Amino acid sequence: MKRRKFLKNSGTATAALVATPLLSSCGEETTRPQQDKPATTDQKRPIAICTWNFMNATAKAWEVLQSGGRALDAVEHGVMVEENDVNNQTVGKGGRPDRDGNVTLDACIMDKDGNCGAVLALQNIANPISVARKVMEDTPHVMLAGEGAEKFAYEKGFEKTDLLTEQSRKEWLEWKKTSEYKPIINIENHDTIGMLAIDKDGDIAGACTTSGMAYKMAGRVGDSPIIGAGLFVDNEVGGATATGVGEEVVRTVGSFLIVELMRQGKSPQEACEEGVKRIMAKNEGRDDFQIGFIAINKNGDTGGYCIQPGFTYRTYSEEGHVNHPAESYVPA
Ligand code: SD4
Repeated sequence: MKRRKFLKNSGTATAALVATPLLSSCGEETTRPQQDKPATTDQKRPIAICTWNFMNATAKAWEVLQSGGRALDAVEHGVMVEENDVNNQTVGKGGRPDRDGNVTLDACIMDKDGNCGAVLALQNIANPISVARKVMEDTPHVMLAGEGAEKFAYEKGFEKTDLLTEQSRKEWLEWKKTSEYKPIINIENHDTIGMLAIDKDGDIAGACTTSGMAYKMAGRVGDSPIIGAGLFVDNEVGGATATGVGEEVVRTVGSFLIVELMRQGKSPQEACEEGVKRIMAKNEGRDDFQIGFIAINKNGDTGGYCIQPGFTYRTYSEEGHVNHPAESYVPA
């Protein structure tokens, strides 16, 4: 009964004349001719969705999904693209350091069975999401932090890597001149990748990985590796993930909240909007920070919402490879 109610409320794909962007072989968005699509209640799958306009990450996830791979592999390999991109200064190698000059990484992963793994404040390892997966699969624990996580990574064969690039080091030295901790909305500190996917079997998984807020205090951990806050997946219902000022997401256990709202019948879009509103209710008179949520339900419907204009999210499915500007609490 619950399932029927959920499907009813989740909205169906409507028949529409749409121009749908596609990814060409060279990675550029193209537009396919307009066509009629019949209304359907079928699940949209496979599908991948991620925070921000990380088209190479969704393209990688799609490659895994399209070849029949599992959602869990799709999200792991998808977010690794950003971990490996040194130009993304909020994820993996190239990430901005804490105020002592150390790059410390946070990541978590969750599968269809509610299994999960996370690493917190991990140093010297380029792919924290893969270490998080090993925590999930090869240990009796959910979270490993700091030196313990690093030691575990070496035991599992991960290589020691210097994560601080020259660019991030230069910016940190510049920052030290004033040492002001005031993240610039949408620019500084906001490129964390959270990804959700549904595979051909209809199973959902999620991953989230970040270097956290630039110039954070040593030892600070945000929402991204915290199951329920930065990421949550329930294979019966859907998944959600977050980007932005992690402290605020933790205060409302944002991703868990959004999944529970979808369980109660809200669409992914409505649930993300309510998630942001709960945060704003706890911050009366303040909107000078950014949070972006994305969500997917079991049907493959997606949504996203943020506080400040400027947040976008990407989807990749049979319907195309699309960048969606999210609506915002603060009007554009
Ligand atoms: C954190 N949520 O550590 C992360 C930062 C972030 O895009 O999302 N940046 O709080």
